[in-house]
Amino acid sequence: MPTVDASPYPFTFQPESTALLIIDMQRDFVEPGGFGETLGNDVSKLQKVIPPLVRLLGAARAAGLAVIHTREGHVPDLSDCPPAKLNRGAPSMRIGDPGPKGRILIRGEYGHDIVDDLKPLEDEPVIDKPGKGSFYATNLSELLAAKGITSLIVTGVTTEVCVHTTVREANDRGFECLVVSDCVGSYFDEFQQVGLAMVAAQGGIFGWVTPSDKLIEVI
Ligand code: TIU
Repeated sequence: MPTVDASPYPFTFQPESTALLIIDMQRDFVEPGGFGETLGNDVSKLQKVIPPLVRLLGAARAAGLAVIHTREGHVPDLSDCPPAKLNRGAPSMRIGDPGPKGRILIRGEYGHDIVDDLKPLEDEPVIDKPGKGSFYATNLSELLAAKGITSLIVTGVTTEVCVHTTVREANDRGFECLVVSDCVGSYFDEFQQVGLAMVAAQGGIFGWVTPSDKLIEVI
């Protein structure tokens, strides 16, 4: 079984029961004119995730690992967007408003889709989720069970929001999660650092952390 040097100790996984999970690498988060920017963020911070994630995705596909993508967003009538989310704060545009890349965070819009460099292949599932976590109101749990997946290699954005929410819940559901440090990104440097530290602290309270070059060596 492949073993990768990781924090807090080496992570061993069985390729047949491991999936690469790519969380929310959508234009809405990583490009100007989308949801991330409406919240006041510098979206260029997330773009450095793309080159290492492209390399990791290539290695995972070549090795035949399962690959699963997620997208955060809502149906056009917003019936799956709770008022608590819709009305939160004072963004420059709200979810559902027309933006330069289509309606903000709405399924089917150009801005909601995954960036070209990480475009899913036909046979790679894309999980549409209304929340930050990947399990809430989705069929991810059933999909992982059907594929016999017990370990997750977790990537995407943002580290302390959708990645953390997903890893915490996956951990509670019994999955072993390896978070790839340069393939997850935050709008905030300090959250990136602390978000990763939180995963591996206390003997791996939520999982393991390793950089992509070490992981690619063993895939
Ligand atoms: N705002 C922020 O950091 N993240 C999100 O709203 N969603 C995800 O992390 N995907």
